[in-house]
Amino acid sequence: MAECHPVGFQWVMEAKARGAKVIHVDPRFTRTSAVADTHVPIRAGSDIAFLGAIVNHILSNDLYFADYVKAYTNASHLVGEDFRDVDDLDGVFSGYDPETGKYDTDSWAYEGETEHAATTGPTAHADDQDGDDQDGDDHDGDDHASTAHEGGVSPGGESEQSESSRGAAHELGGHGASVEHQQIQRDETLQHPRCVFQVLKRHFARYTPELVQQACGITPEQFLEVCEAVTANSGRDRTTAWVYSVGWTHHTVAIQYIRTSAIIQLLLGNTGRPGGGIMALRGHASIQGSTDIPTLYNLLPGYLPMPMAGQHDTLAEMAAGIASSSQKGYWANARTYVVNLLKAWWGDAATEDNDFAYDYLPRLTGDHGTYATVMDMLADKIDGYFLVGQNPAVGSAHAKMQRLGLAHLKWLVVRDLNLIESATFWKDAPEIETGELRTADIDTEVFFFPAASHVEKSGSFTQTQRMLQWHHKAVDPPGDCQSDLDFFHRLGVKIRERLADSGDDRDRPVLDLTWDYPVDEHGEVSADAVLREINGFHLGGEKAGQALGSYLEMEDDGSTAGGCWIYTGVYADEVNQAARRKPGRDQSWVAPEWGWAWPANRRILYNRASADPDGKPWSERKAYVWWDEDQQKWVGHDVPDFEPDKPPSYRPPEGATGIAALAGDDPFIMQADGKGWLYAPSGLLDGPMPSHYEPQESPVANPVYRQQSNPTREVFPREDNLQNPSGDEPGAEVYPYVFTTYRLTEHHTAGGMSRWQPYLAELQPEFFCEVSPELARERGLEHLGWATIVSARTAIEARVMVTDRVVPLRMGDRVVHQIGLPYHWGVGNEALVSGDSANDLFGVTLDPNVHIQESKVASCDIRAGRRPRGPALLDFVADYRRRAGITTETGNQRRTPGTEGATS
Ligand SMILES: Nc1nc2c(c(=O)[nH]1)N[C@H]1C(S)=C(S)[C@@H](COP(=O)(O)OP(=O)(O)OC[C@H]3O[C@@H](n4cnc5c(=O)[nH]c(N)nc54)[C@H](O)[C@@H]3O)O[C@H]1N2
Ligand SMILES: Nc1nc2c(c(=O)[nH]1)N[C@H]1C(S)=C(S)[C@@H](COP(=O)(O)OP(=O)(O)OC[C@H]3O[C@@H](n4cnc5c(=O)[nH]c(N)nc54)[C@H](O)[C@@H]3O)O[C@H]1N2
Ligand SMILES: [Mo]
Repeated sequence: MAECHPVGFQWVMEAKARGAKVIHVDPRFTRTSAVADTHVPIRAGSDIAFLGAIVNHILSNDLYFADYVKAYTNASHLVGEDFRDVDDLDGVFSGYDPETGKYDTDSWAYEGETEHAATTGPTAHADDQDGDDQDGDDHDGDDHASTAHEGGVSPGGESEQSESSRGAAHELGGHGASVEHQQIQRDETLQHPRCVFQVLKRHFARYTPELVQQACGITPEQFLEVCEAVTANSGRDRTTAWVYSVGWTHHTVAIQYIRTSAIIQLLLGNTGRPGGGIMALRGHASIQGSTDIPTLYNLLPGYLPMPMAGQHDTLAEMAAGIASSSQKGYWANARTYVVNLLKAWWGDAATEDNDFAYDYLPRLTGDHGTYATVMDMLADKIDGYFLVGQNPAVGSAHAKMQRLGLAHLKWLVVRDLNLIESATFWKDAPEIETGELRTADIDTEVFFFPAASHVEKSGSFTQTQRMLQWHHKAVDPPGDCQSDLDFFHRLGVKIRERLADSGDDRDRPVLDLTWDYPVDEHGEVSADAVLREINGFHLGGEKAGQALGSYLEMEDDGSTAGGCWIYTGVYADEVNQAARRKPGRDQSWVAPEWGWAWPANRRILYNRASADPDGKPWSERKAYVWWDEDQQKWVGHDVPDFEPDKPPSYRPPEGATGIAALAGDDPFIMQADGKGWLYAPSGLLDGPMPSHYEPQESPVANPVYRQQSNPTREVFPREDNLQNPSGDEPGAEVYPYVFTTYRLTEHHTAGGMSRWQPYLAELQPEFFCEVSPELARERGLEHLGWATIVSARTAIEARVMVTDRVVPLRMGDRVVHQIGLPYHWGVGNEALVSGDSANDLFGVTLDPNVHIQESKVASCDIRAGRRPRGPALLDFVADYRRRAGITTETGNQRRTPGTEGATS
């Protein structure tokens, strides 16, 4: 966090100055560890074992916050009789199909339930006057998901889809999936053997301090020190926060990492309370914004799912796919949000009679994430591609596959600040040197457009806390540089001019767009006007022309328009609320007048949980929102995340649905049962509880189950995506080391913004690898000398940095060495500094829920000296593969051979 989020890290340091204890869990000692109270070195890819053991510690020592757990979580809910845990089935849960590598999740449901998620999508969301709660907090810090570069949350779910689209459509994000909540059977004593509490206890029983040593390389003493700190700093008076980013998300079990920490936070009562929660640190400056108003292929603004061809042919079908009329909360109004979006895009052309131009929306036909797309490029299914602020030739896992894919395109548009490697691959990619690509044979026509940077344009950033902050243009962009807004606006104008005389139906969506933004004297669109359209306005009635104050003012009859319902309110009273900069000293400590946070300017989600079931703060010290008996409403420091006048004593009448079905002590209003989920009866594709599986490539055999890695991970057995053998497989010893990737403060991601800057390039001029003195001795590596690092895909070279910042990990009877690789360099001729890309070492293997790639951990060999050049590099890598006996089958069997029910 100190390296990558230095501005936010200030507050960690402020907290530390006031007595907070800071613990850093990371494979490497970094600038964060340097100022933390404790650094816990961990084997990359083993955090579920570590976090799971904390769960076990809490449960077996009765350290949970009992009042919170009983009232606010699903601990008492009974799980159905058909459920079987991984311990019973040799490493998989019930419902696993070894043929398809997928779960039928019916048996995970609560007693007397049938899973509902597959057909109903997002679930209950309740709230009243004050706006809604679209939880965007629980998703990953910032994932390089194949759905886009930054993963996101999305409601919606479809049943019976093709294999590749299934994960895509199943993303439920922070909402949890639907269940028929009213008939849930409970055991308030938490004693029933099938109540969630007992199921959880049994599941995590084998996650002991000894297992932590074996799986993570952490001593029992250090592990217990962490357990004691976390539990001592939780309860009525104190809270603990977990902070993560891509060290947790770039894994084939990424979602389950976050789930494990959510379980800890629920058991300790650390959710919905000040100083608690799970903080997902996001990546690029407005990447939260890019999931809210998504660059993700499967989402529309405000987490509305993209319609699927054949399943959502009408607006009614699409709306029904998001929410059923019998379910709880504000998602029941999904149709309204879609209608407002359609009105914002197609204005007068969107009418009641034509389903508000619903047919103009594109439809999905499958997985169109970046990894699926690059494989389609290689299959010559894609002609053209836009790269707008993205450098996949360096930044994406298996960067070589990306470059080879780009070479199959007919045309490529790159809009960037600099001539990045993704724009120049046709002349300087490493494959030119090896002979795999020949410039003369590449037909791709590349159009490069220089982009304006953030200081050269106005606009909003939505940051990690869902807060929109406005930035004003400081200087004009130089030369031909142009903002993306200006580019796309002008492109739209030009295309519409070209099509103006067209009578073709397929051109109507473009011609009917509202493309009438006010422009300045240079013809440039005002970003402010776009924000106002996103906020929405009244089209008819007395208020015609006025900005909407909250999404509750949205109508579903076409009399209002709004581009992203969760952002409604950011332009309330015709004021750009995101531009507010009232100093902290002039307002309360929650600082509601600094920027604007969605939804409804609420700063902490689920904050009803900051009060006890009776509506009183758990303690004075941690008071946040509470029920005011005299005023008969919820009051406090923040906008309450609850119906403002629903008393704590409220109990839903028989048969209630929607918001009315939420009891006065159901704080988790996004969940179908109003409770925090210790156990997920539906909504996830890889298990109702987290289990430790090894990474796709690991020299270590899974110490917990015979099943080696996530049995539902997405594998791509292709000649151009070969995998190292792992665990007990023959050949695993050829790639005996673990490597992990990370960032340096001095560089940004794939380097487009830093390797062209003289100051930054000079500070970190060369690609390097961090190794321990012990590994250096074992492999004859010399500090500042060269090393070659090899995987089944390729070999790269790096300068050696011998440092005790990476320590060999003692795991039972073996020692595991880890190698650290910053991933900022790439091969090309344009940047001030270049070097091999760490991403060339990776293959493509994805998590099943959100298609995120495993780019934080894999296995490799390392040896002293530079790598071979030219075609000799290919022979060198092939020789390793031969020694390891690698075929396309290697590492790509979802069910580990030798386990019960495995197929070959
Ligand atoms: N200066 C700078 N700031 C940045 C960026 C940048 O490139 N440069 N990038 C921005 C972006 S896009 C993002 S997404 C964020 C990312 O922010 P971070 O996630 O903080 O960045 P990383 O350095 O990639 O990864 C964090 C740490 O995860 C550790 N790690 C790797 N594998 C594991 C594991 O299995 N378990 C655990 N516990 N730790 C592991 C690494 O050693 C590393 O120290 O930063 C943003 N901020
Ligand atoms: N091995 C490994 N791989 C990773 C990661 C990792 O931790 N390990 N992290 C992943 C993550 S989290 C991320 S976010 C990706 C990042 O990977 P990419 O997004 O592919 O790489 P960036 O270098 O961030 O590319 C952003 C580009 O946008 C340009 N740019 C900046 N501002 C503007 C603008 O206003 N307009 C336009 N048009 N362009 C602009 C910059 O010059 C830069 O070239 O890498 C991912 N890859
Ligand atoms: Mo990121």
